[in-house]
Amino acid sequence: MTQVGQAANNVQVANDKDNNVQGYLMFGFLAFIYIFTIYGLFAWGHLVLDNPASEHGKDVDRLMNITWVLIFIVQAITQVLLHYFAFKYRGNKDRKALYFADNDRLEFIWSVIPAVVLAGLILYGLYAWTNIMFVNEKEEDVIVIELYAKQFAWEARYSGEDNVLGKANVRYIEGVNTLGVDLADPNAQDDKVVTELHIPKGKKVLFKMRSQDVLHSAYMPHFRAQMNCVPGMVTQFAFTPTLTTEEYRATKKMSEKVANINHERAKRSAALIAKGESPLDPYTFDYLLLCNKICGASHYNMQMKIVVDTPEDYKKWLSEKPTLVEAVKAEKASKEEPQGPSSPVTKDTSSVAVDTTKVVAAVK
Ligand SMILES: [Cu+2]
Repeated sequence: MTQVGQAANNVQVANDKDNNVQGYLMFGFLAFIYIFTIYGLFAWGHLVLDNPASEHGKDVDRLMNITWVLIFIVQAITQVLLHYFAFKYRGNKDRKALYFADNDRLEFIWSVIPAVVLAGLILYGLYAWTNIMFVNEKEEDVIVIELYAKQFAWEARYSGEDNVLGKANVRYIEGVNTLGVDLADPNAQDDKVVTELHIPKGKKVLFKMRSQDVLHSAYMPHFRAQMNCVPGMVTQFAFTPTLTTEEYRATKKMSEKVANINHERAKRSAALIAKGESPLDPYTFDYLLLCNKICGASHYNMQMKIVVDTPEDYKKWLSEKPTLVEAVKAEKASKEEPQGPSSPVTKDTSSVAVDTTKVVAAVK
């Protein structure tokens, strides 16, 4: 394709002109990656999720930032060297390549430095991970909540007064018992199932995750929490929320972000109204539990709202929710009740039908 419209040049050996072009292109590419990086930092840097809403969140952010800074320094040095030398030693007919077997000192340096830096980073990461993941369920004061994943929705189960989740199995799934809770288990008697997650500020919450069908991943980005939900096993993650939904909405960064989103929405709404369509709703911030494992066609929309309440509001909210046992009883009761206002009409039709047969019989 490069030779279309030109005099055919099928020589396989690069000439000086080719070598110069390639050498300067190397410099051009170096300039491109740096300009794009710097542009990206200024143009999109403010979109990064900051201000973690959980106690361990700042440890995750620190680890992430250290990693970024290291990558940035190493990449800045190595890319400059790589592209500069590719340019400096570009092909030249008069220059002969020097044969160079090895250099122990050089190899030692470029092996030891990355090994030490990486070992430090990994050890620090392991230390942070162990700190975050270690929960002493028996001794620590934690609230146990189950997160149940299925294509394509989340449900949550509160363990109730005893703080122990009742046993569950897919075989028990029936009607409102969508989580398959074993209702005969004493621990299940006070369990409550909800589709909106409320958690109290300042209390450690231990999430136990299950999946009904395929791999899902419970992702709570504002709390810097993520854990896979695996069919056939229970995984867990614990964190302590530090800001209520109201407090997080009021942070400077979030109120700016929301104002910006609503500014964009208003512009789009104006265009929609001009076309005779209904405008967009204004956006309000809410914490979200998202699925972070591509689990099927509606994966993108698999989410549940999380509300961080003050401990008092949380208690009040939870006390108003019925237990699963109550919900199942209510469902049974509604099924056993005689049919509603439609039943007399049905009776009338049948009596008309009976009458017709009588008429037919009389004719015969
Ligand atoms: Cu999913």
